[in-house]
Amino acid sequence: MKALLLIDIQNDFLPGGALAVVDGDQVVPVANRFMSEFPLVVATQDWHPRNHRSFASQHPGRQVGEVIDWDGLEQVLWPDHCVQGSSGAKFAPGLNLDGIDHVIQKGTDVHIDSYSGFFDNGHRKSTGLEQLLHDHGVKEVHLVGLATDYCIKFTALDAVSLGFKTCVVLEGIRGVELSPGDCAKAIEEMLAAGIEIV
Ligand code: VGL
Ligand code: ZN
Repeated sequence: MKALLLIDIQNDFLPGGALAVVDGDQVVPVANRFMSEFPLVVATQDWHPRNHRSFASQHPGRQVGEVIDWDGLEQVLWPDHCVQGSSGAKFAPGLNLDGIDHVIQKGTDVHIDSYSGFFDNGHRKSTGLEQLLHDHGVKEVHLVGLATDYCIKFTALDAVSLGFKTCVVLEGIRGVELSPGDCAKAIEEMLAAGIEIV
């Protein structure tokens, strides 16, 4: 059994959004096209409280893009994005919501970020995605969405280490690319971990 994982295809990651990914909107038609080929479609949704500590606005004197030490973890400071209930947190217009079977929200704890759809960045708490996939007998996951160098990478790395056959669909992902080469590096890391890039 295989599942399609739609990662954070939300307004704030599209052109014009708070944390815009270049050409982020181009993953939408790819996601829609793939949905019908998978018996299970799960979408993750970045879903932050408005005072989430990943927001630079919560750290006076710090800038967006700065990296800080946060309880022993490196944390990039982001613009306010995907605030619970905001329009930026909504799924992209044009995404076929009827094709989504389950939504997994992440980043809901003010004290820790969660790039992966499976666990927070400290691997302390599970989002329930692993259990959901096991409950449906899923052995293989295919990923489409945003962003290549953050949520796609960390979700795919967790998936493969949890024992799922993991494929990332290159035409259906786009990255933040905070530093030039971040996306290429992310692809290298995923390949090295045994993830298929298709
Ligand atoms: C993401 C940065 C912050 C992502 C989410 O979806 O890749 N990136 N929050
Ligand atoms: Zn976020």
